[in-house]
Amino acid sequence: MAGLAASFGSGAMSNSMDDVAKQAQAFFIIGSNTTEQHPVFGTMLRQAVRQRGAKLVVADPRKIDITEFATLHLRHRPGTDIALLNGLMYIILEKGWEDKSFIDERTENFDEFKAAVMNYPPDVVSNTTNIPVEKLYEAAEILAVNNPMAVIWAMGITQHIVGVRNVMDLANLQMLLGNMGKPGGGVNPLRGQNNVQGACDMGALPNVYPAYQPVTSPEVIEKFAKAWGVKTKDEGGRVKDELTLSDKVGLTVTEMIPGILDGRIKALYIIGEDPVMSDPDTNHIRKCLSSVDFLVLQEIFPSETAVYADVLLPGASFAEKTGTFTNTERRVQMVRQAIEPPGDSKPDWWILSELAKKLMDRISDRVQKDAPHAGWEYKSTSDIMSEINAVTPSYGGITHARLDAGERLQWPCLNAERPGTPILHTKQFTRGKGKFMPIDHVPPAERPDDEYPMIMNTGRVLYHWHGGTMTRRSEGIMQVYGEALIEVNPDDAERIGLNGKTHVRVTSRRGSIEARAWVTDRVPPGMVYANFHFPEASANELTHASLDPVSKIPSYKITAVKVELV
Ligand SMILES: Nc1nc2c(c(=O)[nH]1)N[C@H]1C(S)=C(S)[C@@H](COP(=O)(O)OP(=O)(O)OC[C@H]3O[C@@H](n4cnc5c(=O)[nH]c(N)nc54)[C@H](O)[C@@H]3O)O[C@H]1N2
Ligand SMILES: Nc1nc2c(c(=O)[nH]1)N[C@H]1C(S)=C(S)[C@@H](COP(=O)(O)OP(=O)(O)OC[C@H]3O[C@@H](n4cnc5c(=O)[nH]c(N)nc54)[C@H](O)[C@@H]3O)O[C@H]1N2
Ligand SMILES: [Mo]
Repeated sequence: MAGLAASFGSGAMSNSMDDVAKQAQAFFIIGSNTTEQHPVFGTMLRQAVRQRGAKLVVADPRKIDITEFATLHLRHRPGTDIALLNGLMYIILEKGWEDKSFIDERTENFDEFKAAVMNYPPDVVSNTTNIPVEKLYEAAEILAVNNPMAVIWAMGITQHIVGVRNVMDLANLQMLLGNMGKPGGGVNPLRGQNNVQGACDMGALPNVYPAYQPVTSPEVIEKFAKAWGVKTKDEGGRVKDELTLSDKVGLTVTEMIPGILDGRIKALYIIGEDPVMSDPDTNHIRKCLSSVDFLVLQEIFPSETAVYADVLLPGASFAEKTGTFTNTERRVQMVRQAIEPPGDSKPDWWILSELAKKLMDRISDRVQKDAPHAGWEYKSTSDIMSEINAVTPSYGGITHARLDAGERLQWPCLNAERPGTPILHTKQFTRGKGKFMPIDHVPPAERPDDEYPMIMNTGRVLYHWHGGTMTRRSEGIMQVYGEALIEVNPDDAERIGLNGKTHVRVTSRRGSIEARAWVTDRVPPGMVYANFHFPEASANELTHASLDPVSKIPSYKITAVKVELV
C-alpha cells in the first residue's frame, strides 16, 4: 500500500497523541524538551504522570522542566544515545524481558541485531554515557515491564551525524518490547514546524513526489506526467529525456546553500526560511548567499536573510489564508482565513502558482493542456486539495468538505468512505516484517580538545520561535525573554570566574558570540546551552555543517567551544 510508505521514513508519529497520553503505561522521552517545545502534548504527558501514575523515563543531558515529573532522569553525555539504547537492550535481553512472540511473528534479522547489542554490556555503556550501572538497570526495568510503553523524541535524537541511526535504534527497542502497532506504544517523533509533516507528505523533499512516491520510479513518473500533462514522448512516440519529468534526486537545503560556492546552484527561491539564522555556520552561509547570482525570498517579515535577496515577495501569514496543516500525528486540519492580508501580500500558494504559470508559458509546447491537473489553474486551496486527492494515495479521501463537516482525519485515508488511520503498523509494517538493524555507537564529528574544551548544545526556549523574526516583534514576549541567555553550569561559572560578572564569550572554530550567562544546573558541567533566537548572539555563528550521511541534517547539538569572561 503506497499510502503507508511513510513509516519511519517520513518521520510521522506511528500513534496519536491521545492514545499515547491516555494508554501508555510508561513514556520514554529521549531528546525532546516536550514541555517547552510541544507544550500542549507536554501538558497531556504531565497529566498522565500525575493523574494516573504513568511512569516516565527522560534521557536528556539537560535538566529540562519535564524531568521534574520523571520517575528517572538519565543524564547521559550528548551524542551517546546509541550506546545508551544498546545498553538498555542488552539488559532487557539479559533479563528475558523481550517480547518473544512479537519478535517471532512480526520481525526479522533478530540474531544479527542481538549480536551487535551484546557488545554493549552495562559497564562499557556506563563508561561511554556516564550513567551509573544501577541506573541503567532501573531504566531498562521501567521501560520493559510497563507495557505498553511509548517512545517520544525530537531534535535531541535527530540533529546528530548519527540522527538516522539513533532513530533506527529506537525502532529496535520498540520491536524488541513488542510496542509497535498498539495504542499507548509506538515510535513517536514530535515534528516541529506546524506543517512540516504536510510539507514532507506533499513531496517537499528532494527524492519523492507526494506520499513518498520516489522520483526515480518510471511508473511514478508516468503517473505524474499524465496528471500534469507533461509529454513524455515526442510526436514519433519516442521517449525524449528533455520532455519527461526529471528522475534525478535533488539536493537538500544543507547541500543547496554550500552548492552555491561549488557553482552547482545559481539561483535560490526561498519560501519562509531564514537560513542566516537557522542554518549552521552563519559566516559560511553569509558568504554563500552573497555569491548566489539571484535570490528570491518570499517572507511575511524582513528577516536577516532578506538583506541578501534580489527580490522580496510578500507572503500572507497563516491567519490571512485558508488551507490545511498536517500535524505530527498525521492529522490534517483546516486553517481558515481570519483577517485580510495587509498591503500587496498574497497567500504563498497564489504567488507560487502565478510564478509557475509564467514559467509554463515558456514550455507550453511540452504540456498537454487538457490533462486532468495541467496548468496551475487553481482558484482556491480546495482546488489544490482535489489534485492532492487524485495523486496522493494516503490523502485520497481527505477533502475540505469532510474537514469542514468536522471529521477528524489522519492519513492514510485512501478514499471518501474510509475514516483515516490513528495508529500505523497494527497488523504489519510497511515492508511486511519489521527489520531489526544492528547499530553501533559513533562518536560525534566535533569533540572537545585542549583549545575548545567544552561542548555547546543548542536549541530553543519556550518564549521564542527559531530566528525570532516573529516572536521578537511581540512586546509581551520581549518583556519576558528579551535577550539571548547562555546556560552555564555553576561549576564552570566558578572556574571561569563569572562571580558577579554577567556576560560570557563563547567561541568555536568558526565564530564567537557574547551574551548574558544564566548560571544553572540545567546544563551539566562542561556544557553550555545557547539558542538561535537573537541575531546579535546566535548559536549558529558557532555551529558546524557536519551532516548525517542519510538525512543530511546538521549536527546542531554538539559543537566544541571555549567559554571566557567578557
Ligand atoms: N517555543 C518553541 N517551540 C517550538 C519551536 C520553537 O522555536 N519555539 N520549534 C519547533 C520545531 S521546528 C522543532 S524541530 C521542535 C524541537 O523540539 P525539541 O527537539 O524538543 O527542541 P530542542 O530545543 O531542539 O531540544 C531538544 C532536546 O534534546 C536535548 N539534547 C541535546 N543533545 C542531546 C543528545 O545528544 N541526546 C539526547 N537524548 N538529548 C539531547 C536537549 O537538551 C533538549 O532538551 O520544537 C518546535 N516547537
Ligand atoms: N543551532 C540550531 N539551529 C537550528 C536548530 C537547532 O536546534 N539548533 N533547529 C533547526 C530546525 S529543527 C528548524 S525547523 C529550523 C527552523 O528555521 P527556519 O525555518 O529558517 O525558521 P522560522 O523562524 O521557523 O521560519 C523562517 C521564516 O518564515 C517566515 N514565515 C512565517 N510564516 C510564513 C508564511 O506563512 N509564509 C512565508 N512565506 N513565510 C512565513 C517567518 O517570518 C520566518 O522568518 O532551524 C534549524 N536550526
Ligand atoms: Mo524543526
